[in-house]
Amino acid sequence: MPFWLLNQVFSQVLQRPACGYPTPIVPVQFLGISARQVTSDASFRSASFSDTEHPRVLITGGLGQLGVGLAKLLRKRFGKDNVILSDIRKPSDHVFYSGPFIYSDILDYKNLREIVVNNRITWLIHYSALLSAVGEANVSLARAVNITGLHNVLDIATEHNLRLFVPSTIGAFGPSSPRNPAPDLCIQRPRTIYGVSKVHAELIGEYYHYRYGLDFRCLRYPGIISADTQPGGGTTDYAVQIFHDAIKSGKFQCYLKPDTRLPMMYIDDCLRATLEIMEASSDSLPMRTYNINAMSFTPEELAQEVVKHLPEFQVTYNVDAVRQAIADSWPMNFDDSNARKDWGWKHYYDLPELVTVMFSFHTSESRAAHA
Ligand code: AKB
Repeated sequence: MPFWLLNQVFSQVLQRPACGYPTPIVPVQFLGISARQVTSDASFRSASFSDTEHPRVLITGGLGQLGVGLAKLLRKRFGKDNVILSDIRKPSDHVFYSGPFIYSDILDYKNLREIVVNNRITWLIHYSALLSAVGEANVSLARAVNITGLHNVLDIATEHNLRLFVPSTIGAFGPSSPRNPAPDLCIQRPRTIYGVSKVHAELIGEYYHYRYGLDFRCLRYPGIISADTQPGGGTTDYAVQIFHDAIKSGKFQCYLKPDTRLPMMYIDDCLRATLEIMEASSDSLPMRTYNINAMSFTPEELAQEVVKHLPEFQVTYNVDAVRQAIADSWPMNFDDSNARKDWGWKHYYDLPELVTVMFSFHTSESRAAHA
């Protein structure tokens, strides 16, 4: 990383981004063996655990929207102590006492390598990233976290023979991509730093797979809707916030136009897809980056479904130009037929089930708060 960029990163007043990456501490990777020093071997190298052993999992950016839920799912399957959540933020008591938690900064290469070595990690789930809207507000931080951080993770995963999952997104497409639906392989010219960094992740991950044998696996997530964790700094976040506001005040002000159609998924489907692709046999993955999809709706359609549960609910629109432009450049729908064919992906939640489950979570929470 050039010094001018280092200085820029340090001198910025950093805002708290979404996916568990608040503050870069030491953006340096230059020591240690890089993937460039690994013998060239395009043949697939299986991870260092046998089929009968449990993987030892590290989740980076673990305090973002998805990490805690994924840790819970993986701990159920592989045992509590085999799944380590990590972040540079302080966890809540609940997170801290529910299983192993460790400080890790993906921009600190040695710190990350030490964690992988000391804990005998075999799977790495790389959730640290700045999302689309917050990335546009702080491009150099997004570049450092989403690109430099990923390089650290790729090199460490390659050196230590890890199975590596990196999420991509609908944001990896742009205005010149087919929008309804976007297939796995098509033109990708995103117009956000988030999208550019995700296309880079897809390409370099696949390159490391073919060049060094890295077991790289990547899913392009749609907008993810979660009940008990909040996203931060995304464009699809309105579809999470609407439930909080509906229960609290019966009203919601939406920053996207009523007819903005985007692909979406309930968090349980997303986390299960992640576990499934991580467990899939290498032979069932002719591709290393797959679209996954569940539903596709507009704010207006979501509001109509909310009204079925809360007849007095009212939505108003106050369009945010930045997020609207981002949404308008993204696919309206995703073609995930390859994931369904190759490794048996299927979603369980469509729009009515999603709204029902979100309402039952939020109403029981608000009842408990008022008890
Ligand atoms: C965002 O809105 O930035 C994310 C995404 C679709 O990747 N939720």
